Order: sequence, then C-alpha cells, then structure tokens
Amino acid sequence: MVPGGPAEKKAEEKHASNEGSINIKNPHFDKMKEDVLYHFGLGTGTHNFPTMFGDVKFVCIGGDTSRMKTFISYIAGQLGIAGPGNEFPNICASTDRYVMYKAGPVLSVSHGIGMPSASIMLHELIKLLHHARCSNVSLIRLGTSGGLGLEPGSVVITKQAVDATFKPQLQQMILGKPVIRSTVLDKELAEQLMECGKELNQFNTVTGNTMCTLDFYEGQARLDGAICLFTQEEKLKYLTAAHEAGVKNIEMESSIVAVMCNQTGIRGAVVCVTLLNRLQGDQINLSREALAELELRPQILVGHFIKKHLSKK
Ligand code: R2B
Ligand code: URA
Repeated sequence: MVPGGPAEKKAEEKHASNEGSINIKNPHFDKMKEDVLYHFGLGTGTHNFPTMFGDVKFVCIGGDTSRMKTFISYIAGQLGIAGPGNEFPNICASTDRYVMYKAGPVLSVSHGIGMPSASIMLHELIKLLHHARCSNVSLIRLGTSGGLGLEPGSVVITKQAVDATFKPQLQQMILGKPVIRSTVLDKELAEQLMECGKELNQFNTVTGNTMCTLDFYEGQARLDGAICLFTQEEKLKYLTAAHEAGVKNIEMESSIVAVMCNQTGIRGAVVCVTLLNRLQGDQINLSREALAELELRPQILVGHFIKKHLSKK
C-alpha cells in the first residue's frame, strides 16, 4: 500500500466503521509471535495486556512525567478510585523513557517533547491498546502551549492541528519519500470538551487551530534562541498571519496525535493551556506555583469530561 495513496484512504474508511476497535494498519503485525514494547519496558510475552489494560477507555497523554503523575491522582480522586496503598505505581518503571499510570478506565502516559518522541510513544501505546483488546477509546493530549491573542491561562481545544504553513496536514518521511496525512481531529469529541469548558466556567476556553512545530525557538518564531536570523517585524508578521489563519495556539505534538488517531480509528483530542501571549513576548517567566496552577486547567476540563461521560453509563 502506498502511504497516503488511495488504498490507504480506502483502508481508513473501512477502519473508521470498525465498531470502535483499535485498528493496527500493518499487515506484518499478525505474523509477530511476540511484541516487545521496548520504550515502555512491556511485552506480550511477559505481561498480560488484556488483564492489565482491557478496561481502559480514556488515555490522557502529556509531555511531562510529573504532570501525568499529578493527573492520575487528580482523576482518581474525582472518580473515587483508590490506588494500591493510595499510590499509583509507574507501570513503565523499568525504563526512564516514559511514565504510565492507571486508575480504573483512565491511563495517563507521558510523551516527552516533540513529535519524534510522541510518535514512538503513540506507536507503542496504540499497539498496547490493541493487544489489550480495548474498544471505544478516547485519547486526549493535556498540554501547554503559546497562545496567539489570548489571555495567558486560556485553554484551547484543537479543531485541527496545522503545520508551519497553516495547512491541516503533516508531512512524514517514509522510505525516503514525503507522505502527507490529515491532521483534523474528532469534531464530536472537541465539541463535547468545549461543552465541559462552558459548564465549568472556571477559565477562558476556546476552540481553534493549533500550529504544531518541529522546534520551540526558531520554529515558533522566537527571538530568544541561540540562533535567530529574522527581525522582530518578521516575527510579528508571521505570527499575525498564523492568527489570521485561525491559529489560537502553538505547540509541538498535536499533529502526530491527530495523524495516529485518524489512522487507527481512535477518537483524538488536544487540550492545551496557553502560558503566554506570543504576540507580546517569547520568554516564559511564570513562577513554579503559577505554572502548576495553569497546567491543572486542561486536567480539570478533561477530568470533568471523563466524570460526566462515566456517570451517563
Ligand atoms: C509544549 O511545551 C513543550 C515545549 O516546552 C512541548 O512539548 C509542547 O508541545
Ligand atoms: N509550549 C510550546 O511549544 N510553546 C510555547 O510557547 C509554550 C509551551
């Protein structure tokens, strides 16, 4: 199958209608006797995935290891779930690459910074969910970002991730060739999350496009990196054009989240708090306490969504 070609599109349509199961788009996959998820330190030969993860319905991911630990305690408290000895062990403790915590139907996993790191984690996570025979899973990134024209602390729910030219697509290099895939996210899930933001009414919550970049400094038009060969005027012209194209915030993983969820039939969403208004500056000089408070906002919103969803069952 040519990546990004008509056969891939046809397979996508077929998978989308597959009753909420996880679709591994890999004809070689079924021939594997054992699958080692190397960066998680887990494997089908050593761990019973259906027993460990079969009940997972919500997967929340975020860059920071400590944020994902905070989130599992927060959501467990919201759902009234107690961990063993009131602690939630790191399921990936045998590696230092990523952390993973579980409380009932919620899995909390870190992905590091940027799409290469997030992509590796997502490949192994999606295989894990498939091996565990999970179905109807929603995957939500809880992140931080730089805002465009928003008061810092606003929460942005991504409609579509866009690239540095504001197109809703991600170019991946596969077998040395460029493959372009769509980065539109699940519309219904984004709307449900927006509804939760309105119900909470605790902080400014908006929907919009999220620009996903390959770098934090030059890639996000910052003037404060070790290298910068453009002017303040050029920076503002670019960020203003992004804003006019519907970009509300800038971060570094939304596109790969969208692509991998689209390809495998998982409902995906991205919810990020803005730490600063990029039309006004580049440096993030929030205190630890202020940063911790802002980082909680996506957790509060998604916690409300999960609680609401589970109470309907
Ligand atoms: C937001 O914050 C990180 C960079 O500081 C990156 O992971 C992202 O998307
Ligand atoms: N994360 C980013 O990628 N950019 C910002 O400006 C802030 C957080």
